[in-house]
Amino acid sequence: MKDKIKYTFPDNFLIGTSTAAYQIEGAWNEDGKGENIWDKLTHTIPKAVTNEDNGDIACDSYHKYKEDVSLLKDIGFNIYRFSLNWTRILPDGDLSHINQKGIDYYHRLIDELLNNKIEPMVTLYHWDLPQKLQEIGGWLNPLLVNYFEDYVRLVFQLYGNKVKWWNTINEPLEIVHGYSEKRYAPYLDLDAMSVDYIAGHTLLKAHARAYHVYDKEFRHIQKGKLSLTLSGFFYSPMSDSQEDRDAAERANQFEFGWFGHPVYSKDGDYPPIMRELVDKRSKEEGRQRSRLPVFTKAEIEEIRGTSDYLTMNHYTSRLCTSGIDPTAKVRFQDANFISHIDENWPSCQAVWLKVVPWGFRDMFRWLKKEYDNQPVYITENGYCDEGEIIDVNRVNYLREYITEMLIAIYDYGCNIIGYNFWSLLDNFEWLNGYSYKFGIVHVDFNDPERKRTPKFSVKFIKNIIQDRIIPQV
Ligand code: GBH
Repeated sequence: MKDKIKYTFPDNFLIGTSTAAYQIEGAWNEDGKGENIWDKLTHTIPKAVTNEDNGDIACDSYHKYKEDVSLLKDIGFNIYRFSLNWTRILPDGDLSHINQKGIDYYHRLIDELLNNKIEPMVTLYHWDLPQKLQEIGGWLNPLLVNYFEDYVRLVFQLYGNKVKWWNTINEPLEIVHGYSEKRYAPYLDLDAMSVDYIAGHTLLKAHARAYHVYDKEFRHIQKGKLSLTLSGFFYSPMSDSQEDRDAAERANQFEFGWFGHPVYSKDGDYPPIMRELVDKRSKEEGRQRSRLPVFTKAEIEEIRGTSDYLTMNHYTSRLCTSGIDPTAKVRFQDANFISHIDENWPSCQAVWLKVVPWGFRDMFRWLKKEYDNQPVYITENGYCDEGEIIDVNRVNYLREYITEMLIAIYDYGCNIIGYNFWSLLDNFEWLNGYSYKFGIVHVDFNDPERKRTPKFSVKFIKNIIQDRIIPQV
């Protein structure tokens, strides 16, 4: 062993795995569940998804949750992150109709976890908006903040005495692309005034509202922790030049800072460079108002500091130079950077996912500096292949990424408290359907029983959990 301490997990470090409701549950119309935007999209525009796949049955975890929990138990995970399907609990999105059978399902799942000594970590919103709320504009409508408030209050009342780890919203940075780029449901490509920024504005307020509901009404009894789940590529300068370094810093501020700065920084509000650049470009375009909406002072204060820990999903990195690519997203143009891929980086089934382990380390260092080294929990990290059971490439990816994370802890003093693999199961990978496989457990989607088979990576992960050390074969 080269440097044993470097490959050893700190005491109390949590190791888990993550899933999301629409990606695994199935049972799309059972027991009174309402329709959400993914049901709607996959049923009305099936061609939007590779092979016209949908999540009607998915991994059938709605029925097979006990088997899933026994897999978690067998692997040895400390914690399991899953999301609640809003329309199972509130079929119409609001409190007009409360669905007891949906509520019972999550009680059964949570109880099964606790009985097996696995901590539940619950995401309140992982992309499956009630269709009724989409019909009033979805996240472009600021009223969504109120509907989110009603939903989360009910959830805290129902499950808050059992759940201590909460994520409010998963990856606002991605959600907005459902409005501008047809990348997710609701599958819109509106191009008026940067709808991304408008949807993002509502998402930030919704997160903060959820935090305050918890803080005022539940925290003193339930004593849990809340976070907003960020995501992003880490941008590194293409060369040592000041120009490239400035470009990478701008890119990271528009990537992590957009949703990170308002919540996690000392000052709150959007990153100053984002404010400055979008305002400037909006003016040049002859607009009287900036495309980036403005928070009032009261709103800045309401959003600032609304977290107990920082959750982050991370998969890959990019290189960066300065400049405007007219074919890139408006956000990239506003930030004045161009993104590059190093040809030598290994690829995988997901074209966007290049294997860049050192980017993981550098991301932790950036977060430490930006957000005062508050505790970071990696809620997703993983590798995509074609579904092979002997998933050697996944094991290599995981070994290298986790090693970089431990180096960030020991050599750079980054405050990292937990790590979850994405994902427990091969599952419905949004518009890529079942063609992308991120699971450490194989699922046979041709089998009505959805047979689960642990892959080679499960052996590797079991060793990690038992020995608290990374095997360096
Ligand atoms: C996570 O999103 C999700 O939380 C999870 O549900 C999902 O299954 C998992 O990752 C795996 O994808 O370079 O322009 O082509 C991560 C979403 C998807 C973000 C791909 C970056 C590439 C954009 N990532 N996307 S591009």
